[in-house]
Amino acid sequence: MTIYQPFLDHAIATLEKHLDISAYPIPEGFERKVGTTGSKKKPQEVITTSYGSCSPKLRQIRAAHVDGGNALQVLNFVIFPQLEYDLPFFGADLVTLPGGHLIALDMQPLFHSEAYQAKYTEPLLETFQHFQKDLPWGGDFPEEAQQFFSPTFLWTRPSETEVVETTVFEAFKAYLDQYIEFVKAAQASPESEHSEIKKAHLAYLHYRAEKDPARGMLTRFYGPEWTEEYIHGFLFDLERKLELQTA
Ligand code: DBV
Repeated sequence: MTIYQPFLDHAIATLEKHLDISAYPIPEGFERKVGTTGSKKKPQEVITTSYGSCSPKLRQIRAAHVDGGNALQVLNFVIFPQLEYDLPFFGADLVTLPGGHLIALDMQPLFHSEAYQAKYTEPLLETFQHFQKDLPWGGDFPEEAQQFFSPTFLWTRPSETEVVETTVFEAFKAYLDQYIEFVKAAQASPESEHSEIKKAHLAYLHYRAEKDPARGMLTRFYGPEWTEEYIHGFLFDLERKLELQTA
């Protein structure tokens, strides 16, 4: 069992319980990928597995789960809503490296207006404040990334694995529960807002695909071709999907 498997299992089970979930295709060669890292003397297998699903209001629910032994564990879990809805992204980047844990958890906003915050930030504020007490701000954070986060962004670097297994897991569950509430309540936005929503999705995707902090790591394990295709063809695939629609 890996540190983040319970997070993924919980997320899938909870989404299936509350939403009308169906499969999302994972391109061939990306469901499971095995590579090796470490030294010649002490090789370490690194297995990356992918999960994908969708629902009528959620375009893509996807996870990349990296298992490279005790010192390398990652769960990157993101939900991309359909473009007709103003729903935020659910974004979790849960990373364990030899130096410690790095946790990013947020409902990443499409817009920063007061009305948007009232709708999608305020309901989560109390939960955020509750967890922030035990999960203090993680420090150094890329400035250009700030625009993609909400005031309820949990960004923390716990030194104890137990904190990840308890408090971080509780926070993850609470954020997901609130997200599901948002999804249930969501109504399609008026047609006139769709182009702004699409623009916000593309800006977010460009940023994430371009700045993917895992690119270096994945390239080392699996090579540049596999990695670029994984990033653009699965992890952040909206542009490809839009191209298909207009082709
Ligand atoms: N991050 C991803 C994907 C990953 C992944 C798809 C498949 O977007 C893993 C794996 N994130 C990952 C790894 C590291 C980070 C770090 C392996 C460590 C990189 C390293 O130290 O070598 C949030 N993740 C980070 C960092 C940030 C984020 C700010 C620190 C690195 C940095 O300073 O750039 N990821 C970043 C972000 C979100 C996110 C903006 C939104 C929730 O998911």
